[in-house]
Amino acid sequence: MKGILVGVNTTDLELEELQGIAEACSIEVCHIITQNLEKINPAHYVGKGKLEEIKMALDFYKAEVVIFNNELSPSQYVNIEDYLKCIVYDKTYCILEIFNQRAQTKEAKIQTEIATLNYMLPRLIAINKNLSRQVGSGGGLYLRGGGETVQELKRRNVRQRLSDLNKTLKEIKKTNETKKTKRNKSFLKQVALVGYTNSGKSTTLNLFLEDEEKLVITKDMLFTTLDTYTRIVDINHHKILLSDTVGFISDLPKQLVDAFLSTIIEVKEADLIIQVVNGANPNFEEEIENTNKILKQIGANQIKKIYLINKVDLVEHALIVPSKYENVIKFSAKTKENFNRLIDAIEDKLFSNEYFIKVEIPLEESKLINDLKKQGQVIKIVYNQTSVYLEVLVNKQLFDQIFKYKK
Ligand SMILES: Nc1nc2c(ncn2[C@@H]2O[C@H](COP(=O)(O)OP(=O)(O)OP(=O)(O)O)[C@@H](O)[C@H]2O)c(=O)[nH]1
Ligand SMILES: [Mg+2]
Repeated sequence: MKGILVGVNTTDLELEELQGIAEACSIEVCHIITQNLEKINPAHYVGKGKLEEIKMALDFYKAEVVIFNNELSPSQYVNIEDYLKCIVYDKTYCILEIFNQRAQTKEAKIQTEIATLNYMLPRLIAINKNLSRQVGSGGGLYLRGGGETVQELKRRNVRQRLSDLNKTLKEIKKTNETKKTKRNKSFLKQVALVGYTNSGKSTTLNLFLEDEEKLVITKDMLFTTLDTYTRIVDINHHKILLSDTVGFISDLPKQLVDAFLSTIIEVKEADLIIQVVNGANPNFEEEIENTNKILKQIGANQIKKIYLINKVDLVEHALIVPSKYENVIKFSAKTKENFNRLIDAIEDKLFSNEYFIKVEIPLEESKLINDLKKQGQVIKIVYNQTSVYLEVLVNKQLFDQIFKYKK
């Protein structure tokens, strides 16, 4: 389906993000229209002249859908659709579409449906006010899920459904709390690609698949937990599970936060997180910080991490990443720059701690002790008065360093 993007008071970066979101909803963007407005038009968001320009563009490009970068009020939505006689989406709706596609767990599905219904309810009311109207000309917002009409949806009683869903959600949350998350933890190491939408997660995943199609195993064959976004790939002869995740979105509407968090909750099961960052975004540090906040929110902040600063091919100056971020790789999924470094880093993070040793180290060797805690996998630690006793899995280098303290 071809679509036109409309952005009011927006930046190139935001529009780029919206384009990515539209594409994820299977909409091919053929034109972008922007406007700077001091005051939003209460009736149809943009000015009347702009609306006419959008209408002409729709005809010219033979597009069927218009996507606004801003959330439209229910009445603006109705007025715009009335005027343009095409499908009208806003950014929130597109995000909901993506969540609907990607929700895997029961909780994520319910959270997403709740957010969708909460979004639709006031719009349904606005449409019903606009009485004689059948909605959308070619399968728009209210014709989802098997061609329902407004009346049908109304009959199904959105409010009742919402209340049922909220009840089920409470029950699920309760059982999740009491029952220890019994998960089909696979014997393969799990690596999750996380990061903002458009940062290059899927492109990066595809790099691993180029010669590996034969390794892609579908869900029925091996793991029940393996979803459509997880692939088995080879890292220097070790097989790992590599998962793509839903992209983070800047200025995520508040009412979508729970649905979003529930779609990425599985990340906390990962053995390693690859945080993909759009290095071409001048504010990429903010991107990193926001992503880290989200990882903390879902309890995934203690997992080992590689910062993959992507799209360096687009950066003309030397890209400086603050030294507080550890394990940084400047990368390009497009040119494959540093792809081998990424592979080695994954191997190092996941498979290097292969040496088991019991040691007693004097407390004054605090740096060494810290290194062990950070880089090794501590199995047992006992502090004594002047020394610390450790049982650890470490890499070869650390092993050699601490061998003299072997117990
Ligand atoms: N120039 C350049 N473009 C890239 C690079 N990596 C990805 N892209 C482009 O950036 C856009 C987004 O890439 P995706 O891999 O789809 O991003 P994503 O993180 O999966 O995005 P979502 O699925 O929306 O969360 C695509 O047009 C890619 O071709 C890169 O290293 N350099
Ligand atoms: Mg993607």
